[in-house]
Amino acid sequence: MGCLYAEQLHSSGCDITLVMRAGTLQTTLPVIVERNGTRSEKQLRIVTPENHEPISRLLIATKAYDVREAVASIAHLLSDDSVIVLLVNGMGLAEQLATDWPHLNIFCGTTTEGAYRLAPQHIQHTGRGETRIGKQGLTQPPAWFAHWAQAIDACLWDSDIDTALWAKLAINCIINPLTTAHRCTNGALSQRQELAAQVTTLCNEVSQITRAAGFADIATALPQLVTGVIAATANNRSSMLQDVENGRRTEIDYITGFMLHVANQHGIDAPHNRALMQRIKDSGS
Ligand code: KPL
Repeated sequence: MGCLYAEQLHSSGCDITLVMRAGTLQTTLPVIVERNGTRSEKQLRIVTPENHEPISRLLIATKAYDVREAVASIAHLLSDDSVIVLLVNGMGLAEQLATDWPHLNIFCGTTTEGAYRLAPQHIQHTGRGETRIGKQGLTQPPAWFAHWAQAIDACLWDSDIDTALWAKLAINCIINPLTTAHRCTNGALSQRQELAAQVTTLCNEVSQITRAAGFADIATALPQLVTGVIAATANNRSSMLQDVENGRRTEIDYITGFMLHVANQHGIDAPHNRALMQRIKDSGS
């Protein structure tokens, strides 16, 4: 996702730099985006944590479990004036970052853009989606957001970003672990009767937690939301299933783990979510 936004922001004239891991020797790298049979290649400047160049605006689009280490590695390059946009799966990370680095100005985002990685810095853009960015309670977008709105198709400022983040979390909590446990496409969750029954059971549990967390509208709409996403992404393999198939760690701690943490805060038992999370972890993910 980072490559997708880097390519689009660069195309609209923004000065884009990729932050790479310490030890990266190159000073520029190509970012390649394939879409609709066309190929866009941008040569972008590289910085690493060893650089001493202040960062004014930072997009973080890593796996959820890499966020803290990534920020720690460049914390010396961030100041009170730095803007951070956190575009990652799951919830709770912005609060963790704000605890560790209280001076950081953190915005959150969520997207339905579709892309997968063909090689490092080389992606296939599979479907146009909507990107929402916000900071809870901030009704008007800050000046920098104008660049995003101009560069990225369907990029909206969301003054109630927590609701958008929660809706995505609740949907991921159902689709991602079930498709991973059963090694199936998203569409199989509605096509196979025994899986559709598990979707319903999980939806009931997640709805209860969602309501307790203060998102009553999402709680009510959750079954339709999940059905809609399953239909729209029927041929997809969820990101969690892809992680397992590619031998990567999953984001289950930040998706189901976060949902269970909130359930616990409200004294709600969530045995199906708990069992599913255990099953994913027992399989070594
Ligand atoms: O966000 C997704 C993911 O796979 O992480 C969904 C919406 C489930 C699409 O596959």
